Amino acid sequence: MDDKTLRFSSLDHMKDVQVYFIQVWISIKPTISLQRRVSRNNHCKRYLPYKMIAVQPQPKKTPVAEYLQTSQDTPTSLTRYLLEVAKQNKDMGDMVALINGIQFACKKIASLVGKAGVTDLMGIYQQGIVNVHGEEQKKLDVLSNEVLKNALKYSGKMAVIASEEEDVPIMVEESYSGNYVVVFDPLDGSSNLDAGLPTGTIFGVFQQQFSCLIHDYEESIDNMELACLQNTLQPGRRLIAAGYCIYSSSTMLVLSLGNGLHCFTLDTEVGEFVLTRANIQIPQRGNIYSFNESNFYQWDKGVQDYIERLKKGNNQTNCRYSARYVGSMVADVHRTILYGGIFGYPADKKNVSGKLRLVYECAPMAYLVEQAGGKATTGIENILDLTPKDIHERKPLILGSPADIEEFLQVYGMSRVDREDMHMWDNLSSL
Ligand code: FDP
Repeated sequence: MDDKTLRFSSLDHMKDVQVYFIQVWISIKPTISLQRRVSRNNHCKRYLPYKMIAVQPQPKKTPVAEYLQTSQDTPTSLTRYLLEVAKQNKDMGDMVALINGIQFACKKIASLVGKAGVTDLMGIYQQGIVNVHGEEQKKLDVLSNEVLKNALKYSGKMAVIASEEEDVPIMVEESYSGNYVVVFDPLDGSSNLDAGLPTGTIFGVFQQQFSCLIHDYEESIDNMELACLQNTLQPGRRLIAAGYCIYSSSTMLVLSLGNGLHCFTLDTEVGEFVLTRANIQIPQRGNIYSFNESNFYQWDKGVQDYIERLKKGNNQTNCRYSARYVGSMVADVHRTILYGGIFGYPADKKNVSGKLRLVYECAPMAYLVEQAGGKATTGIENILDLTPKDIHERKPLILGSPADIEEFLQVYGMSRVDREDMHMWDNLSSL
């Protein structure tokens, strides 16, 4: 090999090396910029440990059905979405009629809430009169309950209805009856109403388990009919649909029929809900916690430890979290689903079983959060596995991004083990 050949071949080699480095740079660049983005999003100066920012393999994109695409020019209305669902699933026709009833009720409640200040609908319904929870009902609590009850009843698909505002479940008379059981809180967060803050409607739908045929002319109910009321005490795992409607700067109906979570925003100019977010996925981890911290000294040690870690940045992310708490569950859960993080109303010394109601608050929200890839727990059990004993039963609720809930369970679980150990030592030493 002469000198010339040698020079040429080493030049060729240099070219190969250059191409190799360019290829490596192209393949690692997205990872580096993603790392920068993650750390900026967390408002945290320090870099997260590598484990936390490992690039997730991107799921293969499956083609999105045309009616699930959000488009300004040809928006998909909720009505069209429901028709498409009914077209593709022949057994969903009744469900579609039911959800149509709910969407009408939400529009009506949104209009009542929006005008409350100028139509004298703010304030207490009847001074001194309290509901089954010992709380004074607002005028709008009572009105929203009537609106939703009627919309459901006249859908012709209902067997039993259970509401936060009713002492006992309501059986629907034969002439309007169907196979579905709906549980709902017509106006959650209503203590925020007079200040014009966000409120919402929460609902969950079950299939009836025990048949209910209530004759229109019957005044009293027998044992069989009482058994039919048991339909409302099904575990959240059996929900076949759920949703919430948030009344805020805009009105949004966030819905799942068991096929992912979709958000429809009310276009007030045309009076229709239109699809604005399809297949919502909660972030794997967030940087916001949403708890009523005034209860801090009433909480279990495990909850206190966990919140302290978030505030000090002494947690798995090494970053301090931000606090956000509206005090209106629908608003706090909606933000948690979109931005990630953790929302909770744990048990405390005053609310020994928690404050939120299992049947029409915790279970439907847990179902929706799971549909978005999140988790919901009492701290010990998955919310959806709990079988209610009473329609107004309360439970502790912690929900949110999967990585945040996992960390909560670890910290909370450690403190429970410590307490059990202490309890065992106390018992041993008293022997
Ligand atoms: P509200 O009493 O205003 O109806 O379940 C009811 C609820 O609000 C939730 O919406 C909210 O998350 C929670 O209570 C707020 O409770 P605290 O005021 O105790 O924080």
